[in-house]
Amino acid sequence: LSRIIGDDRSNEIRQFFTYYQQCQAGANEIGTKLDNLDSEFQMRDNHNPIHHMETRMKAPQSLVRKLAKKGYDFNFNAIKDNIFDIAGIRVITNYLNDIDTVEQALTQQTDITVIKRKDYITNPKPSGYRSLHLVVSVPVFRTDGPVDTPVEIQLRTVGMDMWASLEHKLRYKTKVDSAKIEKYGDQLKQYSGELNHIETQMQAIFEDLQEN
Ligand code: 0O2
Repeated sequence: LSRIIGDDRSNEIRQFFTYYQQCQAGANEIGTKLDNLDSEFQMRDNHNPIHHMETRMKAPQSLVRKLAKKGYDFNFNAIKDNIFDIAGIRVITNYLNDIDTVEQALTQQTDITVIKRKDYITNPKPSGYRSLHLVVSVPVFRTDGPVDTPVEIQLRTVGMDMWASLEHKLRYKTKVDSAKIEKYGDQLKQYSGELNHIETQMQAIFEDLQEN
């Protein structure tokens, strides 16, 4: 990290890595809560809302880049006050309504506080990107007591996830020429709507079958 930020503020860097580890512990707490909820739904409804989960810690390099984009140099307070996705969990659900089910079940827990909520399903991004983004705060019990810790949760269906992976490839692959980016970008935007339509219909079939 001292190489990335170009100086040697060892105390601040140590403080940052202690916080980084705390964020990782926060992601572990949320991951366990989600696993437990998924098992309970399996027992109760014979249905697992969660298809799978992916946890990632933001690389220090992309954290410094994000901080700079927001107008800050590397410093611990700027990180604590502005960067809430050091720990990220992506929850991939089977069906559309599972997103709501998982959100409700998690955020009603008394030790969870929702700090931020961005609903790109009701209001997709101009690219066609759809997902529900939450930042929640969860207590992490350290040796000297509990500390509230932010964790970003991205909730999306299998279809939304497939779409986002392909669109990410289109946007971040440096060797794709601009004509292709425009053509495939337009197609992907259209497919985002079509996927939403298909997922809504599949949800209805699923619900009908669950009732029998
Ligand atoms: P990584 O490595 O995936 O984390 P904020 O965090 O609220 O200060 P930001 O970063 O603009 O502001 O948040 P936003 O746009 O709500 O969510 C950012 C993340 O959402 C991105 O992470 C992507 O994972 C995803 N995302 C947002 N828009 C798109 C999109 O159009 N296409 C795809 N494929 N993914 C998108 P990062 O920052 O890229 O990094």
